[in-house]
Amino acid sequence: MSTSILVSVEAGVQRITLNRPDKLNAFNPEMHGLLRAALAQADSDPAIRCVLLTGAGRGFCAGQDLSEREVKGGDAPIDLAVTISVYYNPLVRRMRALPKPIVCAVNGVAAGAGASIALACDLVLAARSASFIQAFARIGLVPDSGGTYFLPRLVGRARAMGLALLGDKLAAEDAERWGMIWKCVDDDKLPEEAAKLAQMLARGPTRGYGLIKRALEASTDNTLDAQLELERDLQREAGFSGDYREGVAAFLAKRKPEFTGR
Ligand code: LHQ
Repeated sequence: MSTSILVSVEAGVQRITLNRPDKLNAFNPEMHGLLRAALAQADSDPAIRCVLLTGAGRGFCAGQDLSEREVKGGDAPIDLAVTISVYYNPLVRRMRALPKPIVCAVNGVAAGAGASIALACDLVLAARSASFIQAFARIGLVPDSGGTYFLPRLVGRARAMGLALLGDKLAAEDAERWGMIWKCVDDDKLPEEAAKLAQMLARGPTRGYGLIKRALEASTDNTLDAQLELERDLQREAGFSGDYREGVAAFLAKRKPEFTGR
């Protein structure tokens, strides 16, 4: 039976593959439901210590499926806010609040909400032939799924505005150069590099990683004072973890740490 999301777990890594290649993995309600379930599993299952998100076929994700009845419109105007409230906003919130790292392997074009969702991930690798398109303005819409939040913070207002207004294709190499993503790699190396990175993170101090995510998330809007207080609180929590004890013990014994994620 075909399914719009493929999920597997191996060596602490949950691999999620968006799987509607004929539509460049554009989102429909089934895909949203399955992705939401996969992320809930990633959150609750201690055996999962890193998520790896990618796409099947030649695209990563073309955003919302524009042929869906609920968004296509017709004679009567459609309230797109419903789609956003029910599907996209909860997805982005879930990704950013997940206390485990999410690696994104952008294997091809990431357009519209597909680009925003890639940027919502924690470490974004992209194939050299991949690209990012703020496709929204091309159809009269506004970047959503966090696009207007992530873009200016990653690349600055001038570039964010250019991308959002013009809807031009940004090549993966330029996205790396602009600091929008972590790294651009040769197409044939992407699966291997992304898997290596995810496996490494899955062997890391998972609780500490979750706290790092929280700290960086809060830093965007915090004053220095508030951030210093938050760092203190998060460090307290990290300092009570088994992985901190292991990290220090391994350092002093001049051996590699064996983190358990606790
Ligand atoms: C698609 C799609 C697609 C359906 C390619 N839908 N079929 C939130 C809430 C509510 C409403 C609206 O939106 C949102 C958020 C959003 O995401 S808005 C932005 C939606 N996305 C777009 O506007 C991107 C539309 N796609 C494209 O512009 C192109 O497909 C790109 C530039 C991504 C890739 O171009 P090509 O490489 O030339 O591929 P293609 O256009 O030939 O697409 C391949 C197939 O995929 C094709 O089907 P076909 O049967 O002709 O082979 C497309 O119709 C289908 N497809 N995107 N979003």
